Amino acid sequence: MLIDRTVVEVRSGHGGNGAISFLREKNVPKGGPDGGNGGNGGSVYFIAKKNINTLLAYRHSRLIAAEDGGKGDKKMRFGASASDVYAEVPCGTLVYVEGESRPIADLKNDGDKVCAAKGGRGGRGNAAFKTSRNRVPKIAENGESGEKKRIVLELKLLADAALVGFPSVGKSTLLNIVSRANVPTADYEFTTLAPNLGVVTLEDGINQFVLADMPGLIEGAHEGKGLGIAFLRHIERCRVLIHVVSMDGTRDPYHDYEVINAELRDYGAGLENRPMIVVCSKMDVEGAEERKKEFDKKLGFESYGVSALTDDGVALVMKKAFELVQKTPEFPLYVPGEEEEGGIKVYDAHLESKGPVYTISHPSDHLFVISGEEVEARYSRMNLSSDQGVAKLIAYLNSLGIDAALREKGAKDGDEVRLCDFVFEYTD
Ligand SMILES: Nc1nc2c(ncn2[C@@H]2O[C@H](COP(=O)(O)OP(=O)(O)OP(=O)(O)O)[C@@H](O)[C@H]2O)c(=O)[nH]1
Ligand SMILES: [Mg+2]
Repeated sequence: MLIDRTVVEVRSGHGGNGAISFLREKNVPKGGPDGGNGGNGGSVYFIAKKNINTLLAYRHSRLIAAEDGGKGDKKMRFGASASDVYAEVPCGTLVYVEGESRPIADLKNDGDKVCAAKGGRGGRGNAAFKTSRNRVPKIAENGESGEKKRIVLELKLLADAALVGFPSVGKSTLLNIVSRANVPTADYEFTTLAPNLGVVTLEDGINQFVLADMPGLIEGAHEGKGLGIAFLRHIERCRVLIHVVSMDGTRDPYHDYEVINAELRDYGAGLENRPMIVVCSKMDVEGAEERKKEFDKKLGFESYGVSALTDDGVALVMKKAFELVQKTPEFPLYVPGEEEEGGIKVYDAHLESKGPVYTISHPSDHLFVISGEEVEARYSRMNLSSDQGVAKLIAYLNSLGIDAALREKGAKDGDEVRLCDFVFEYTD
């Protein structure tokens, strides 16, 4: 069975707590603070791998968790950062947060990855909070919490072209003869229950494309009739559709043709606008030629005729399909960064006239300086001789999003950050 959609829970690790400790040595009566930082919690990533074909691995393992970061310790010992977890998925997997309609990633190519749950940052130990006014800080930060999310993984097959049509028109038979696929075929409807893929090699022995054989569609499929149309999501990426219509005389070909086109349209993803090759199958059956002539007349152009029995016309259709695949651009399902415009900017005359709350400058390697009228005014009002005072300052800086701003400016682990005479270490 092809597992093409699954829900998993991801959990990243908590950051380790920073330590509060003071150096105690025989000959050093009043040693300074030496509590180390906690380590970062591990993150959970999904990564596309070309040697994986299904989401089967996630059918039973429903939880993907990364470990917590280690605690900081005395003597400046830093807690260990936990390893990130990379969960492997097939190329062509879309990753969604459950309940959201927009994917967070489209992992198309081998090695594409996305962070689904970010590990919590380790807390700073008390050694990081020494100031000229408070040389013995008795506070440390706790590590940030990890994230917990439910993630929907959806596999959209990466086929270049797809065979669509009513049941029993010979789609699977066609796939079998043009590729090494060995898909069951039979003279009853809905033989194929899930899409199959085959690699088609043209007569030149060089050019190839991937062809998908889809389950049959019937009238009302978009309302759930037959096998429904949910499986059509697999062909959203296809550049070309090969629409197979049977000329065996058991059905009205033109009516079938219109019904399938309507179902493609009702699917709602623009499939009706895909370049399409119309193929009349079973041309070996008596009366097929006449039926095709009639059909082409209604169509207004000449369709391709094939017979899987005699092999007639098959190579030509594959060549045409390849040419169309070549000249049709890809249909991206999700363009990163192309977010919808949204949100309303709130203007605040008070804030705007005063300039930014803070700015960050980077005067030398490993040094960042926070300045600004407002942040400096707040700082000067704080009593930093007590631990509560320092804790208040840290909470204030956190509320300004200083850490993220520093990261953006290129701050690295261990860099020094100054605000007036308050100095602390940046941690990633
Ligand atoms: N005479 C003749 N019979 C064919 C030809 N192609 C397929 N058939 C027969 O038609 C029947 C249906 O073929 P399938 O390939 O299973 O049809 P399908 O379109 O994949 O059907 P579903 O999977 O149910 O949608 C089988 O009995 C095939 O042997 C052909 O070119 N000529
Ligand atoms: Mg089939």
